[in-house]
Amino acid sequence: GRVRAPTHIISTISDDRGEEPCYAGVPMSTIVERGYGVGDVISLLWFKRSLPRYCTQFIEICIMLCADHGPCVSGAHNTIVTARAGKDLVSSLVSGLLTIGPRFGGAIDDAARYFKDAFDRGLTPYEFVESMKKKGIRVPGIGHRIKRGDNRDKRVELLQEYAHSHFPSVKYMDYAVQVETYTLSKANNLVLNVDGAIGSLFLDLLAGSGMFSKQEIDEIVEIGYLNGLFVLARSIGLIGHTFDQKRLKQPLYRHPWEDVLYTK
Ligand code: Q5B
Repeated sequence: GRVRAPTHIISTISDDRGEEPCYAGVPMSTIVERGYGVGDVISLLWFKRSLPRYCTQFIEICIMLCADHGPCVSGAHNTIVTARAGKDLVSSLVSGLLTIGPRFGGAIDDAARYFKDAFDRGLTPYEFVESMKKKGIRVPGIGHRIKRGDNRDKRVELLQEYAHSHFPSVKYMDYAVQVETYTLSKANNLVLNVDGAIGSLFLDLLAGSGMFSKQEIDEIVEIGYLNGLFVLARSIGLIGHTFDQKRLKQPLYRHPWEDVLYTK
């Protein structure tokens, strides 16, 4: 009989061989005819399933709220400096993206991991935060450079309001808020930040939607899908900053001597 030559790549999310491309088995024409949005496309290509509308809308809200946060954050700063050095769009974009990590924007996966572990093990916020302190690990999803207990992050409030009115359960978010209450009692800068809000709320989406098995949730959290939301969202802003600098014909950036402490 015929023997199939071994393949070098296995792919399960999309197929471009037929009359029209398919995302997770859904033809492009269906995506357009049914008025799917980017949240649906992310559901298909990342999670390999169609999610209910309240979930895809939540994904879209995350993307819109994280698209930009001004020119002063690490990512935008790098992108602006790179664009002003005369580099192209892709170089400017990736130089900004490369700053996304545990301190800036890329704490969503770890926030989800640590909040899930602590909640599932029944740790009180006190036990959780103090155990992190003993290990010398900052609580991912907690703390912000400019947001404070008396100057909350509007993005966090908007996400929480959406979840309260659309999610069947917000147990992980409630836990994150209890953690925040404890950390705020220690220092005013230790607010629940946008990474922590998305991380905890995505746990609620995964657990409450009925669309994922426990094993699938564990795998998603372990692999770390959620920083992808920030990377995707912030790319929109970083591309905007690149165009802005080019449009403004900004010259090569050089940091002023006065702002450097030269010391031996
Ligand atoms: N302390 C975010 O720190 C930041 C603590 C903590 C325990 C914590 C810090 C942190 C975890 C990572 C995280 C996402 C580096 C942030 C984002 C997107 C963004 C950005 C934007 C956007 C800020 C002062 C004292 C020290 C620290 C203690 C701080 N955080 N203790 N757990 N989590 N968070 N990142 O202001 O005793 O004096 O030594 O690492 O979730 O990135 O807009 O800017 O959209 O672009 O530099 O919103 O919180 O404070 O380092 O001077 O710390 O607080 O140990 O205590 P700061 P530091 P002590 S959202």
